Amino acid sequence: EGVAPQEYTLVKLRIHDDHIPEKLKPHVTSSTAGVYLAAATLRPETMYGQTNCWLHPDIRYVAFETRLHGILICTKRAARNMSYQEFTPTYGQFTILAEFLGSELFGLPLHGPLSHYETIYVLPMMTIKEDKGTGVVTSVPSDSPDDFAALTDLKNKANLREKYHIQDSMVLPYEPVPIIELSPYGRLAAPTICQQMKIQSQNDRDKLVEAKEQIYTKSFYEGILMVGKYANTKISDAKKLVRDDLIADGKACPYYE
Ligand code: A2H
Repeated sequence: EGVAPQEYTLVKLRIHDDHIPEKLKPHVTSSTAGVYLAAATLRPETMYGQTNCWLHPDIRYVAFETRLHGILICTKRAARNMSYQEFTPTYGQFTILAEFLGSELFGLPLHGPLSHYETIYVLPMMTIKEDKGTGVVTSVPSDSPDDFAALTDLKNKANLREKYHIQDSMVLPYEPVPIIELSPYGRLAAPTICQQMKIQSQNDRDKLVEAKEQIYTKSFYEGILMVGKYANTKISDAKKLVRDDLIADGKACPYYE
């Protein structure tokens, strides 16, 4: 824990209404404002490039009712934090409607706000930490080396897909989307640096830390968003503009820890 709180943007990935998990169905009524996986991100301006959502197979997630954001799914730790940030009807309290292992949610179809892809799926990532953010990560393989490495693992390893009952159609058609120009890497910075550094999989931890360091700060200061309402805007400006629009549209909210 640092001294200053970390501010995340919590992006609401809506589970398609016809795929609400059985355990939650008794709690969903006509007045429920949707059921969402709550992904914590530092890069709201990259949401155009979402290709999937990551959960850890063995982490426990809870579903709880919020005042303004429907039913959210995240780690219990994050739900507790949210209860102190006015997400729930009673300060400091949250009512667990259902619990899931990440593996129980794999293959669910979602709508990711702003995503180039109409439907994205819940897939496994082994490097998700329980004690950071919400334990739910939205995947942007064009600009996150971790996401690119994990998606490449799933594409290359049929046995990994089989182990978690992931259909080929949930993974193979999904390509990184060119959304940010970052010289000298081009418009697919994460795939480019992963290739340059010969990163083989999501388990190449040291190399991935270095890849992240090389492009993260550089993207903030030198990257140009190429798509959407703020096309041709520097990332340092676009970040807040896209974030504020997502929040104004009810598709995201601030989350601190
Ligand atoms: B970022 P920090 Cl395009 N375990 O979002 C592992 N990683 C997690 C996580 C968890 N529990 N919770 C969040 N994250 C990821 C986008 C993105 C991110 C891009 C580029 C870089 C990047 C799309 N994924 O992060 O340690 C989330 O991925 C590079 C640091 O709390 C979140 O932002 O600072 C970031 O790590 C939060 O990391």
